[in-house]
Amino acid sequence: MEQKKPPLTLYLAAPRGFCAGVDRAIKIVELALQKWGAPVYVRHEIVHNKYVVDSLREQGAVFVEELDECPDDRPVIFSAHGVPKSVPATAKQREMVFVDATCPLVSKVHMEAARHHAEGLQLVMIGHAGHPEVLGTMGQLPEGEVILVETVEDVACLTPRDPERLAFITQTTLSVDDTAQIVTALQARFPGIIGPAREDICYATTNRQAAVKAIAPKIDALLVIGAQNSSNSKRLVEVGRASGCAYSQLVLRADQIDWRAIDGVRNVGVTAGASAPEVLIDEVIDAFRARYDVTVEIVETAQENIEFKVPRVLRETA
Ligand code: 0CJ
Ligand code: F3S
Repeated sequence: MEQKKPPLTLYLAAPRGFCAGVDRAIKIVELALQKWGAPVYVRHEIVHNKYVVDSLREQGAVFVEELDECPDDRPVIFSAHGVPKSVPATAKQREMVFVDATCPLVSKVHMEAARHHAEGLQLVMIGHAGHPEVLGTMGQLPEGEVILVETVEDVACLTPRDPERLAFITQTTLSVDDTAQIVTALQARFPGIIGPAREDICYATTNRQAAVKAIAPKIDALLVIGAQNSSNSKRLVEVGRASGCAYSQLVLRADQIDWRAIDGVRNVGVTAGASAPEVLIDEVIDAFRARYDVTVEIVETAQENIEFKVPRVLRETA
């Protein structure tokens, strides 16, 4: 006789998973493949998810890290995270066909940076060193014009050209709470610093973090579906931990779940970073159903209906 499965409630955060920028970026690669055929080159992972990248690779996308790995005569797509100004400039010089899949909310930050620079301000960017979005945004301006700060401690060490002529911008996928502290430190040290109303963290990042905070009191363990190189996904793990969830873990997909670690737990939260497809969430739910008598509860803290158009060159194909 089959053994009775133990009961377990899965609290699904909503919103979770794909945001409008990711949706658009993936669509751009698919439409480019339709329009120009394979191979289509993609500079950097289009979004930080192995499952997404592998399935586009199967359709004929070739992922590279730098433009010099692409031939002149094939189209190239720039990832959702954005690129330094030098990248499209080089592509133009080489007369390549290129499509920029930078999320419009990242492009907005690029424009903000350019506007402040044109007004003679030096910029402070709050972000994570080495992340492609940070490289892309800092690469909008000449060297030395954007100073990176990662922590409150970094603010104390800043030596700007003119402390009275400063503006700040942020990476779009940061922790809302950690960033607020850095902004407060910046404003305390440089009272005249100009910035966006709050920060440049996008709606998707903000909403996913708020949803984790809402489920945190109900759960003993949190699983965040996402990749190790996904900034917004890693922030969700931290938010889970900061909201009192002792076990808060990033998993790429179901086969990475450490079942022993959650043995005995009866209330598990599940969310997904902005680059994780819903099929991976379904896979995780199925894995739980195989072991437990599962009740699924959706905890919805916001509704999202934002959609971004694909670039004009691909609209007819769409
Ligand atoms: O940088 C972005 C515009 C976010 C893209 C979607 O998420 P992901 O995981 O590819 O990138 P992050 O590492 O920036 O979160
Ligand atoms: Fe854009 Fe935010 Fe998604 S910046 S790609 S909407 S995580």
